[in-house]
Amino acid sequence: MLIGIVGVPNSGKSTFFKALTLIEDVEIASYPFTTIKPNQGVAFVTHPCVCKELGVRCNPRNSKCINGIRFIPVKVMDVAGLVKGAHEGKGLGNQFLDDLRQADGLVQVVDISGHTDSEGRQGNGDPEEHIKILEEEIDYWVFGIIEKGLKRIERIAEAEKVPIERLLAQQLSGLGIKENEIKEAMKHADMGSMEFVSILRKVAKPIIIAANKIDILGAKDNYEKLRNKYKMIACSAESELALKEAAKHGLIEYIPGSSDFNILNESLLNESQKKALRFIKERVLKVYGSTGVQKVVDELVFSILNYIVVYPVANENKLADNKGNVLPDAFLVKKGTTVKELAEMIHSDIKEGFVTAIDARTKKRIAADYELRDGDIIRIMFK
Ligand SMILES: Nc1nc2c(ncn2[C@@H]2O[C@H](COP(=O)(O)OP(=O)(O)O)[C@@H](O)[C@H]2O)c(=O)[nH]1
Ligand SMILES: [Mg+2]
Repeated sequence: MLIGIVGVPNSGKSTFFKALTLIEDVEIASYPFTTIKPNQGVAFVTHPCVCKELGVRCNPRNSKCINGIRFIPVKVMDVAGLVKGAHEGKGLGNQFLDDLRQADGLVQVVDISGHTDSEGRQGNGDPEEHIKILEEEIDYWVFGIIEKGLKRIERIAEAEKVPIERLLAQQLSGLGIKENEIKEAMKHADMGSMEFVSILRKVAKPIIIAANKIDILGAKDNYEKLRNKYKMIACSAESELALKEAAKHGLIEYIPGSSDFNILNESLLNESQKKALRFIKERVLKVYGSTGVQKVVDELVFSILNYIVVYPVANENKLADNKGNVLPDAFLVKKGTTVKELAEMIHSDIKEGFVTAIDARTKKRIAADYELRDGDIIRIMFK
């Protein structure tokens, strides 16, 4: 899974990215990923761990657990180059589109205080305009891809009697758009129209808006105006970064995503640090319940991209791996993933050897085509 962080210059993308990827457990963070590009990093999504519900103590390997919350690593990418006309190659156009292509979902960081214009200059900005710019850039890009092949596709569909949505799905396979999604879009709009493209864009590149700089005076009004129109979460990337850095230096205890922090040693803080922490507590945490940064990625992954968390184990009685680690791995899989598909993800090399699986809660065998549910603990048996 790769999450792209996009936004016009100075919206706070890099701050958001840095806050998300400031992780102390570097080993856990690098464990599942072999290739990390320069503008990429590892962040965590959080989800209730099943250890709490089952009253067991877990020993996570691919993730970590703090107070019954699983922190599961995902890749994020700081995508530079959102400007009007990016699809025509403006600014960092091609790099921008190439980054977008790889992303499963996008966080658009918007300066909701309205002090950043669409080119990143400080002054008067319209946050909604920035949201539309991203939508339009993606639309024009997808439109371009469809337009390029449409004539040929229509010809082949006609001559070979192949459903046109199948051919278009092949054309758009790089965007992860499926045949049935194209068919659905065709019910609502003409193939190749901008409306058709917009429908597909929502499927291919779901966007959540991080209404950033919510700590600035006046930001709340803009947020209230737009919050019901877009999938949007109030956030302060700068506050999250400050809290994580203070925690890293042992000044405070802070769990990302939480509504408060504890000062560990008052005497270690200077006046400006105390003031900054008070500001964050009063103006951000108490008003919005958190800095919003963690909530943005959690919401994107679980509510918008529809991922669930499952726990593969080797021993269904001990809920452990072969070395006795309890609930060692938390896997992010898309809703609808079957046991067989999970088996293939875990052991791509021996997928032929899949035999059966056991639900560790009920100790019953489950079929290969069983659709996994959130929180499932599964023992997969291979030949
Ligand atoms: N007040 C406030 N300022 C922020 C916040 N996030 C970022 N900034 C500031 O906005 C400016 C631009 O941030 P940056 O992350 O470099 O933006 P980018 O160009 O989109 O990568 C910097 O001065 C940041 O300190 C925030 O949540 N609140
Ligand atoms: Mg930047």
